Amino acid sequence: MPPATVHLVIPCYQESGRIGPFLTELCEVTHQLGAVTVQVVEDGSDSAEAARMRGIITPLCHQYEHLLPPLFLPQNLGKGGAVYAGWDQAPPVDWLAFVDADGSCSATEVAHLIRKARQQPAPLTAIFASRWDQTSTKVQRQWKRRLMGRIFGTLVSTLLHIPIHDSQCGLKLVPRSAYQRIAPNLRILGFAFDVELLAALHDSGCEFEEVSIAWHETPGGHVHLIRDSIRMARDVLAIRKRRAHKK
Ligand SMILES: Nc1nc2c(ncn2[C@@H]2O[C@H](COP(=O)(O)OP(=O)(O)O)[C@@H](O)[C@H]2O)c(=O)[nH]1
Ligand SMILES: [Mg+2]
Repeated sequence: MPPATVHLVIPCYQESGRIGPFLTELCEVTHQLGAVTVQVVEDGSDSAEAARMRGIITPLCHQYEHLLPPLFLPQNLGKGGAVYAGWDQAPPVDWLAFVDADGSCSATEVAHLIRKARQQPAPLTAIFASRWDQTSTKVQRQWKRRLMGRIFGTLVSTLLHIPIHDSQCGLKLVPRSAYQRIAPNLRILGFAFDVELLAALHDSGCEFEEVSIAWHETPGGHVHLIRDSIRMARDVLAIRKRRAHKK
């Protein structure tokens, strides 16, 4: 049987300084795997940044056929908006996936999760990479981010009654059929989009599996610990409210 097909999106905002080596490695690893398409979605950075991204991606597109031309969004939508824009234009694959641009999660881990997805019997289960194994030396994060991640994970699982430890890890794979069922109801385009995605998948009957991965935090992240955590907590409350209305 041919392997299940995967479309992997890399959401990018002001990432030209970080993405080069990771994208090259990712192209190589996914080329070896086969049946994977990769696409960068540039999330409405300025025109100078768009030109820098073109300069990095165009030569790689010549080298790797499965690296699709990047998608340039006319305005900044937020991480979720960039991921969904890529997924909505994906070829008719079995799996939709995204990975953060900074290489905190290595290309090897991406390959590991794609292989895992391909081994699944039906019905397919969404795969959420996770840094929850706090004792693991495989997970290198600043203590502040580790702590905020813990608090946020507890908030999500308590308020939404969904047993998850790390809803925010930057690598996820979702069966395309499950995404298509829930896509019209997804509203959150910022950093909490994964929480809404998780809740919608769960409510639609698509199970998820949290898979522990290695994570090496890359400097230069754009997430503002306090400001974005407050916004994300507000989004979680909004998700909870909307769910309560539906039930
Ligand atoms: N900050 C930010 N990141 C975005 C946006 N759209 C897409 N992203 C991507 O979201 C991913 C995670 O961001 P990152 O800065 O690594 O987060 P951090 O490491 O948690 O601080 C990266 O691939 C970003 O390029 C956006 O509007 N703002
Ligand atoms: Mg990061």
